[in-house]
Amino acid sequence: MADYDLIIRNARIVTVERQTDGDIAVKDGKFAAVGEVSGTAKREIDAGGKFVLPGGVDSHCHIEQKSGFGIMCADDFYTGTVSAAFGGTTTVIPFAAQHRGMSLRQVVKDYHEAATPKAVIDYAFHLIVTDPSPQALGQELPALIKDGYTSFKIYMTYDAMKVSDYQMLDILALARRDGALVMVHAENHDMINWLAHHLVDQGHVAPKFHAIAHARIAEAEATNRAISIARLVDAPLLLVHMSEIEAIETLRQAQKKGLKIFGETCPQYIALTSDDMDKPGVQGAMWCCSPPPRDSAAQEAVWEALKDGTFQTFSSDHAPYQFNEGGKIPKGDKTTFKEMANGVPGLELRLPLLFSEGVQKGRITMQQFVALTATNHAKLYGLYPKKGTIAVGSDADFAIWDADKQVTVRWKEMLHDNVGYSPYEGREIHGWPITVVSRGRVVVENGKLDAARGSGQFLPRASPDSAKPLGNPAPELQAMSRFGAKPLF
Ligand code: DUC
Ligand code: ZN
Ligand code: ZN
Repeated sequence: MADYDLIIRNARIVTVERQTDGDIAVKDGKFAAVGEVSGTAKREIDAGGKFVLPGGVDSHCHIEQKSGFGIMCADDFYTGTVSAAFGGTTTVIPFAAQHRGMSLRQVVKDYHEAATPKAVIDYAFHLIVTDPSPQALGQELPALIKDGYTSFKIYMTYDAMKVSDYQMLDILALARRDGALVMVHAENHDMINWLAHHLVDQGHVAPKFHAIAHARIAEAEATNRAISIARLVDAPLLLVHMSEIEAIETLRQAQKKGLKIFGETCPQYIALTSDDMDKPGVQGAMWCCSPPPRDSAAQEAVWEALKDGTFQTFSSDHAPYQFNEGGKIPKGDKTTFKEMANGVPGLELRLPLLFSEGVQKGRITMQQFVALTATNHAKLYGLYPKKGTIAVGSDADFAIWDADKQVTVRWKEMLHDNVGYSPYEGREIHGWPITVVSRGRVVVENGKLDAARGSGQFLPRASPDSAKPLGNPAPELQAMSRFGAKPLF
């Protein structure tokens, strides 16, 4: 009888703590030994000195989700998770998205029904809260947090999604009390709408005007406001998909003050610019996401924040829409930038792009790569140490990386999402995950998938440390009881 199910020999194992040369043994889906491994296994793989990294955790991706405009994502839980696996990601945290009037309980049930028969890797859900009704705040959210949905995203823009500052306070106060982390899409709604109205009025409707309407100051202002709102009630907050110099600096300064404000960025903000949207007709819609990619100075600021730890996570914000009337361009070539579906695919290329542009070009270290793509996501969202590391007792989720492999992005030949194009078509990528293992199962090897539909497991999440308040609400809140008012918390 073999001692283990799987042994990886001659691995260069990287975690956030260290880099070591050795072996890895897996039993019953978990790491059973890391370092010197003696004994036998049902299967051995010689990594030949290649890097073995924790499987990626993608804590921001949209799968089988209907957008605020009512447009369905191109990827379902099968194509989305297959695509993630091929890119070295072994855990995804997509969204169970409430639209106004919906019961959050029902929303969560619907997303489980969609994911259970299809996902090939493990998954959890964040909630998107658009309708913080008395029922949602009083009953559903507290109960759902207890059931393992310990993070929610809220929007400060989009007519169909946005919550008011008042509603943000309600949601943040609840999250603080019950131990959930709030993620925020921070853009000033009225600035965007005002600019868009005038652009459209003058006939400037091409995709490139999306980047004008979503002005940098709209992100900077909303970032500052979101942080102030969180400060009032002493609630931690995570700013998603950050793209912009002033907003990043505001985040950095908040962290320097000791506030529990976290930040995320995405591949499109290191690899694309607004010029990519400047294409004939409506073609530029293929590069359109919100916030929009900016310019090379903003890219540099994003790199700096990845390097100095201002950003904790590098997520895909995979928001997949085909380039047709059911997706990106609902009105065909008559679609204005206001009507385009917002978002770009990125589940599969997230890790390779950061490896190639970051590690290979000497901008970040291997340790930072692991933190930004896996460990920090697991820590922030209550999945650590089950996910996000290589350690005895953790789920055996990892990828063997060929750091020398050169790949030219060709959607048709190599990507597994259902989008039909890649915004990174033709890019040279240096370094690729060649073997991917999820809970001890070799799910990707030699360019082939070996994972059954529905073999991914749902991950209920504990309340994370990231959601614990500092215990320092605004002085006026603290003073309430002195004036005879009932303390709010
Ligand atoms: N926000 C996201 O998080 N994803 C896609 C589009 C958007 O506005
Ligand atoms: Zn968003
Ligand atoms: Zn998103």
